[in-house]
Amino acid sequence: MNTKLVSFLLFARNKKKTTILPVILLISIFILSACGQSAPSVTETPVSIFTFTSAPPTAAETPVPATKTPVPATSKATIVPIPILDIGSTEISPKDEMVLLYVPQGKFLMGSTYEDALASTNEKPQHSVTLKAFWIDQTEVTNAMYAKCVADNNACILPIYKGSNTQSSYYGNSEFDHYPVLFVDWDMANSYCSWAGRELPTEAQWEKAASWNDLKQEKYIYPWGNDFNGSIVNFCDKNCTFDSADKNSDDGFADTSPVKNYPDGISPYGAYDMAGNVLEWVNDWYQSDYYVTLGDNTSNPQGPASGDSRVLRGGSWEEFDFFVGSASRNWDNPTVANDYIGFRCSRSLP
Ligand SMILES: [Ca+2]
Ligand SMILES: [Ca+2]
Repeated sequence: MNTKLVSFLLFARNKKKTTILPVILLISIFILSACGQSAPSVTETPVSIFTFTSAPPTAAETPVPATKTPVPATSKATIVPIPILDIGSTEISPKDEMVLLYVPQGKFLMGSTYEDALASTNEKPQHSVTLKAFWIDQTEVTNAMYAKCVADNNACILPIYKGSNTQSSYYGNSEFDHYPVLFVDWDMANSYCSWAGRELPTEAQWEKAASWNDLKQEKYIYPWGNDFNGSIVNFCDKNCTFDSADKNSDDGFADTSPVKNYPDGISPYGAYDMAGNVLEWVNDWYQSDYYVTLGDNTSNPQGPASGDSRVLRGGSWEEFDFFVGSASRNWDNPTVANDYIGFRCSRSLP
């Protein structure tokens, strides 16, 4: 080893990492020159020794373009999880921003038992019904929601009267935007649900969403359980002006109440006001002995083929506790529109 080479090595040992590589190159050139070989020209392909260093680039190096696409850490395709629908799953309608609650498929108990002395004959016998999965509206359809349908090229006609029982200005008054729409007959309710991409629930869908505890496989008398509680449902309480009002209960309202006003009164699936506030149109024709003719262990019943009245469910602000039970059946001519009838929609799944 000649003295020039020794000098280079001593020089290189004292340099920082950033200078070692050029030094090694110079050494290589020196050795190759000493061996009588020609040094690599600057146009030759650089050897790999220049690529493993993690040193910061010098000003002379070509900068990496800022827009360079980063190389993904893995070449595996991105896996998009498929949501699994279950109790608690929700979606929001793009038409009216209604929150929809998922009700899984399965069997439930509908109606009241013969042993229930307080129950009406038309809700007996209790029978098992199996339903496909469906979505149910979280709340009754509100004035503001209904107004969206009216504003959409009159896809819905205006409520027949714009007042309520105690208010001369109700529909169209922003103070009551989030109260249930009133003065809609069955056809108007049906039209609204069609506009929203949904339909009126069947009587069976309505009752399952109102009163079936899927996790416990238990039928409730009221959405929240089996014991009446006059402070978590808008019925004819002490504020109600009728002689028959329950003077021992206070729900805070003599007329309709805002939807979602009673979070402690929701059904096991999370639906509000399935008891009280407004009676709700459902899809089925009414037939008093329908349950008797239907029998037990049926699937997706659609109600009688025809009739004179449509079924109404859940009781209202003007009724006693007796009629806000989830199995209670009411009915009226489909052309009726008044201050205690509203509706909600559902959407069946295949
Ligand atoms: Ca009330
Ligand atoms: Ca209701």
